[in-house]
Amino acid sequence: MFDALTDRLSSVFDRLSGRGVLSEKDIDEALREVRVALLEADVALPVVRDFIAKAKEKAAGQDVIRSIRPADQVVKITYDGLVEMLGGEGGAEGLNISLNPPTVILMAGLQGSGKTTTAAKLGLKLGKDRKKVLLASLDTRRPAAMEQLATLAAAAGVDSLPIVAGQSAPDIARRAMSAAKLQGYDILILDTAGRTTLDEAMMSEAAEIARIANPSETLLVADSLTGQDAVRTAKAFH
Ligand SMILES: Nc1nc2c(ncn2[C@@H]2O[C@H](COP(=O)(O)OP(=O)(O)O)[C@@H](O)[C@H]2O)c(=O)[nH]1
Ligand SMILES: [Mg+2]
Repeated sequence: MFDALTDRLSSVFDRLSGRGVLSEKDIDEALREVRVALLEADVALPVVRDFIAKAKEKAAGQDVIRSIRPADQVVKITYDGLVEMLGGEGGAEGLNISLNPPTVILMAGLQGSGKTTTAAKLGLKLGKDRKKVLLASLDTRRPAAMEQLATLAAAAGVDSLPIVAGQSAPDIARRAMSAAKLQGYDILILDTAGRTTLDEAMMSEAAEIARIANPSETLLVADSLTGQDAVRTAKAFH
């Protein structure tokens, strides 16, 4: 999604910067192309509409046409709008660390979206921040999913919950909780199973795990290529 968007926006802006003075029509045209670029990158229509309306307003307010480098102004307005849309500069929120450890982080998402990999990356990051991290795989479905997490955890230099064959996901969640409490872990990251599409069984299992673990953070992992579908998945997972 972001690669496609980058290419499209670059070509819109390249054409603009080739010109000196921009007319109001030029700017309208450029924003129309930005709109198409966003839609082609699968950004939701209401988001695109809102984005373009704000950009137009700013462009009108800042006397873009009379400014020295109008093309740069249009690029800046678009850039600022994108940053704002994605949560603001430096506005990426930190993790919600619980006051009484362990802080439980639950990974959710569809199969193959990158939950296990992201769990390990988070473990690596938090380990570097001098947190005592325990990773636990509740994925009883995908073959070798638990070994995958254990291998990645070892590479990241953080601990993983010993694998016990035959346990259900809620049982593993309970075992992970008590291990994290007893052994004084700061952070417990629970990696869950996903399916290729949303389904009832997966949702009720995720809900049960959330009830047991009462996570401080539930992180949805989604492939950046999914576009609008990620919103649907996020809503389904609450
Ligand atoms: N290119 C790329 N591949 C990734 C990324 N994260 C995970 N993967 C790969 O995507 C595949 C599925 O990842 P995994 O973490 O097992 O997904 P899970 O099923 O949600 O746990 C694996 O082959 C990962 O190596 C990423 O950020 N970029
Ligand atoms: Mg996995």
